[in-house]
Amino acid sequence: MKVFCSCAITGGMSVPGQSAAIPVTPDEIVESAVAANAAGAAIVHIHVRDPETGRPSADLGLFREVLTRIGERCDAIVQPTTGGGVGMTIDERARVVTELRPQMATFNCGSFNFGIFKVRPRPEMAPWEVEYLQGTRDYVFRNTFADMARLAELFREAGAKPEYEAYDVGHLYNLRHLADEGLVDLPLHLQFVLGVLGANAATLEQLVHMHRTATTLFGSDFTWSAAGVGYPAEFHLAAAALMMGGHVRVGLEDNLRVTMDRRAASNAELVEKAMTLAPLLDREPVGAAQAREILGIA
Ligand code: KMH
Ligand code: ZN
Repeated sequence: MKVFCSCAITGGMSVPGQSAAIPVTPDEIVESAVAANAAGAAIVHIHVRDPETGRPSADLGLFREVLTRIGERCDAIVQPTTGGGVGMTIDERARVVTELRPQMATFNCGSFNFGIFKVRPRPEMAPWEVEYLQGTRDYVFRNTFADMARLAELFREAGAKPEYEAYDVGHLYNLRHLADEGLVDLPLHLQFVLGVLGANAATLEQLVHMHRTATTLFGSDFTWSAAGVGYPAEFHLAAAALMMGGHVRVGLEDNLRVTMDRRAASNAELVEKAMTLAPLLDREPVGAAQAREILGIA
């Protein structure tokens, strides 16, 4: 059975002082995405950062540059986030879809607390980074039903394939509601993102629970992938997804370690480690062309 890997290149919540490996500038993000694709990632999931400070950004010009340059260099499915930035409207967040017209983008399936304040301050961090991390004690990642309905409409108009990010079981019920309202098209592609403080845990039990709930709600009308946040969750969920017939997401957005005592030097290193497991578990790693077929975006 075929399996593809998605790599979340830089993230929209972390700060650059957490690891020197996190790509910041457009050059770094493009190079890291191209290398991740060469290492076996069919999808590269993209956020952008202020090139001067490394602060997460939602600047459309930066997205345009990064998406264009990755597209010129490799055949990866280039999947921008629609997570946006604090205070942006859903139409503003969707501009990466409506104006840049990617084949695929993320679609977040509910509002929840997104706390990264437990990340320990490091000497490498600028004062704003420490403040930013602490600020997430009071941060809600907003994706209301009105937001999701509007976003679904904009995805349809743009002809982009959503990757539905489900961080908790309730998000799957939100999605069932959107499907019942005729706002989303089946089959779905689900990403179970587990391990965010404020949502579900990155345990085998919860991954099985998410998968079982998705099956109850959507039958066999979905493909899915798992993303474990943190170490060793990233690789534990990759192994479990390989065993359960799912696809795999890794990347510096979700995890900064390659082993318990070694920080990852690159996204490519994380992709290589995860996809080394695939043939051992009788899964056949495939690249972007076959991932497009599996996802129906050929
Ligand atoms: N910006 C984060 C709160 C996505 O990429 O679609 C969530 C996020 C999701 O990173
Ligand atoms: Zn993301």
